[in-house]
Amino acid sequence: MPSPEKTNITRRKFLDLGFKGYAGAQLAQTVPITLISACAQIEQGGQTVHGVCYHDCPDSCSWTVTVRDGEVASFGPNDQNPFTGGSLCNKMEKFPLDVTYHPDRILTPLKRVGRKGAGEFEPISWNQALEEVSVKLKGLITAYGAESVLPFGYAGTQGLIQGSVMSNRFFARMGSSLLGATICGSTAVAGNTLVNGQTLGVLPEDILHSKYIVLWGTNTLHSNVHLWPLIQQARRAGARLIVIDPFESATARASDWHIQPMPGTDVALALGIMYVIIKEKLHDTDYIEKHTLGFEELERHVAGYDPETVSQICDLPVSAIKAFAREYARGRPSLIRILVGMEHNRNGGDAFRAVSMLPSLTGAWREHGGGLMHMTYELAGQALNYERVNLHESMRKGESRTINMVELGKALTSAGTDPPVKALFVYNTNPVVTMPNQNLVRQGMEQEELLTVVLEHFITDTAKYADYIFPATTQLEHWDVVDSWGQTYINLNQPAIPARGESRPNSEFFRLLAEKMGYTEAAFREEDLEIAKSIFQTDHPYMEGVTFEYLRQHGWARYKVPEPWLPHREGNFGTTSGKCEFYNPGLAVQGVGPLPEYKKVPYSQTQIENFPLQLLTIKSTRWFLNSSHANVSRLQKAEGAPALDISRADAEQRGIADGDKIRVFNENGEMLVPARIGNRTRKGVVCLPQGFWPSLLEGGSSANALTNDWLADLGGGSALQDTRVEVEKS
Ligand SMILES: Nc1nc2c(c(=O)[nH]1)N[C@H]1C(S)=C(S)[C@@H](COP(=O)(O)OP(=O)(O)OC[C@H]3O[C@@H](n4cnc5c(=O)[nH]c(N)nc54)[C@H](O)[C@@H]3O)O[C@H]1N2
Ligand SMILES: Nc1nc2c(c(=O)[nH]1)N[C@H]1C(S)=C(S)[C@@H](COP(=O)(O)OP(=O)(O)OC[C@H]3O[C@@H](n4cnc5c(=O)[nH]c(N)nc54)[C@H](O)[C@@H]3O)O[C@H]1N2
Ligand code: SF4
Ligand SMILES: [Mo]
Repeated sequence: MPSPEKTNITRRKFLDLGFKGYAGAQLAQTVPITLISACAQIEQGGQTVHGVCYHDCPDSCSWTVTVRDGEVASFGPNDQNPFTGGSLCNKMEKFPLDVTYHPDRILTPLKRVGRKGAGEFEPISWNQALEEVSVKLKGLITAYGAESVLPFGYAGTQGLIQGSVMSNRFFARMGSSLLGATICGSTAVAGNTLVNGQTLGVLPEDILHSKYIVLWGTNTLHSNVHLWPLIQQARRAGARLIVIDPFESATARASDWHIQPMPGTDVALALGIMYVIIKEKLHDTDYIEKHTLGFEELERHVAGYDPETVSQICDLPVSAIKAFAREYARGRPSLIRILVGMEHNRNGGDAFRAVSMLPSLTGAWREHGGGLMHMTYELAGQALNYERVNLHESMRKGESRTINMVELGKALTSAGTDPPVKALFVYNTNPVVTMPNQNLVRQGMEQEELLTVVLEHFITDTAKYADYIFPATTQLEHWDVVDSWGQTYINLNQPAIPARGESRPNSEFFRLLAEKMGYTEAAFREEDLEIAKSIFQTDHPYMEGVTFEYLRQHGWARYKVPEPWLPHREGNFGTTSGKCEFYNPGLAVQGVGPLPEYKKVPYSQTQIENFPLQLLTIKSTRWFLNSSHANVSRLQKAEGAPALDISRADAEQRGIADGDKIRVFNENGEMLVPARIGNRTRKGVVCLPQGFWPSLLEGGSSANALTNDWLADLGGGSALQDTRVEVEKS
């Protein structure tokens, strides 16, 4: 998840070693024999190279590769790292075979020959492809202005260099439209930050000190796997584990108590808990007086959220609301772990806001292991040389409009987009699968006159719409620096093997295209290695003794943060007042209420009448990371086919039996899947897994074919969980 501070820089060289002059027109590659026995454990012998996982995942695991004769001989976790050592996750344990050496990997530039979306391409040389793209681009900029160009890059790699350093320079120099990169974390961060001024709170390791752990809308077992063993350790030492999730996730099943509210009602639940805590005088008056603002307004406000009212909104028993409030206030140290799970709805920002207040109400911050655990990217923002990362900011001349990625379909198809989007550059993301309103996105991308350029490893469902695809290197083939949004380590990724085929790092693509565009600034001549080094030119105490050379030898380092880490024992919140702000009258100018509140979702009458079930589309996949790896047969087999989770009551009402093939549909689209009847969802709610590629499913649609491209209440994020559907036997 890219944070406001996370942006980047770069330049060209090391990868000359990767320019192998790949001549063949075939895409099929053979897997080197040495690999068949590799990919599990680190062997002795060969050269050892340190690296780090690139995925948009809070863990950012350190890995070690041994290399023989320019090929990967073995691959596994860097066991020296105390947080991520031991194992990589199931998704990544065979990464070299599953991605880098996968036979379907794109190894030459490709030019479209069929209709858009058909996936028919022929190889083309880098030089010719860049020449053609630059000529078309110059023509579009002359005719429609630079804002007609939309960069669409996201966190498919979290590396600062391949993520955005050079692409940001390129698009800043051009003066293209800006992308509102809001699909993940924006709403969550906005909510917490309004209250606490920051997202950094309790550090993951300190969960060991917690005695009452609440995982609020996060599926730790799948999405944050290296935090789970610490939670288990805390439980062995007596901690109680509560999961609040409308879906019975793997994590919910493994908890001591699963509280299952209606989706999008967490703000009411949190306010109801406050009601009980205040009424029963379980709040910490001393902490509140010293370190918070607006308690009286909050107290008045929560009077409207008594347990009976909240019980109606959340569809939870009054007794559960009261019991949870008492347990939470008394169980000390108490920790609430939030990530992003509850953000994708119209009440999402206010839910994060309300939940983020709870530790200040009870004074949980006073204790080691007590408080709120959320993101950690602020550590990197402070510790690293972000002036270098953000060099592009000085390169942009004038203002440019921002297009919100959540509204990609609308931006491409609406007559009101002025200037119209005429060129789309997609890198590190697969929007046809991952953005809401899939059919509108596809309709936009089908337009013949739109120039679409995609940088990728595979011909994804998005790349199928490209005019030109450029082959990108994988994490085993390029330099990068990866900070983390979920833990306390910084990693350097070194290339282990030469770039395969004609693949090149994203940074190199942008350097080469800059040259063709006539952009002569020195910023476009900086090499990846130089950029990596520059990011570590810092004298911040968190980085004491951690230099580029140190990381080259070891791969990872933990930020040298003060111990014990008790960020808000004495207040010290990141707000302008320095206090936890329960009440904020200044927000009215932004159209935001001074206190968080539950609002009914304004569904249309048709949506209410014709589509009675609320649809959750969640990243419940254990073997994919968003849409990444959903094309790899080993991982497909392990994951199994998608199914719609439905309650027995809703299924019986529609004459649906377990395993029946059904059609899930609404105004946006439809999806064909078998039904899975059980207790995973509550009555009135159905659930589909997100991440499957539509082209690989019967019917050619996946979960986002159904989702609305509505915006959440804060941070410009997506309200894609505010979607209603009907289901029937197909
Ligand atoms: N295996 C695997 N791991 C992943 C990913 C993946 O796709 N697969 N994706 C990665 C990414 S990009 C991210 S951002 C993280 C996300 O990790 P998490 O923050 O854990 O978020 P999600 O997996 O989106 O959702 C977590 C849970 O939130 C629940 N939820 C949905 N709506 C609500 C609500 O209104 N209220 C509450 N209380 N809960 C709700 C869902 O049912 C789900 O079980 O995971 C990362 N890790
Ligand atoms: N319905 C629904 N939709 C969702 C969500 C949900 O919960 N429900 N979750 C949302 C969330 S939290 C997120 S973060 C987004 C994620 O959505 P995306 O950002 O689209 O993530 P991925 O689907 O994994 O796609 C990342 C792509 O980057 C490519 N890639 C990786 N490394 C490199 C590289 O070095 N160079 C290049 N050029 N490409 C690279 C991979 O091959 C992959 O195709 O999805 C969102 N969409
Ligand atoms: S996907 Fe996450 S858990 Fe798996 S190896 Fe990468 S960073 Fe670690
Ligand atoms: Mo995400």
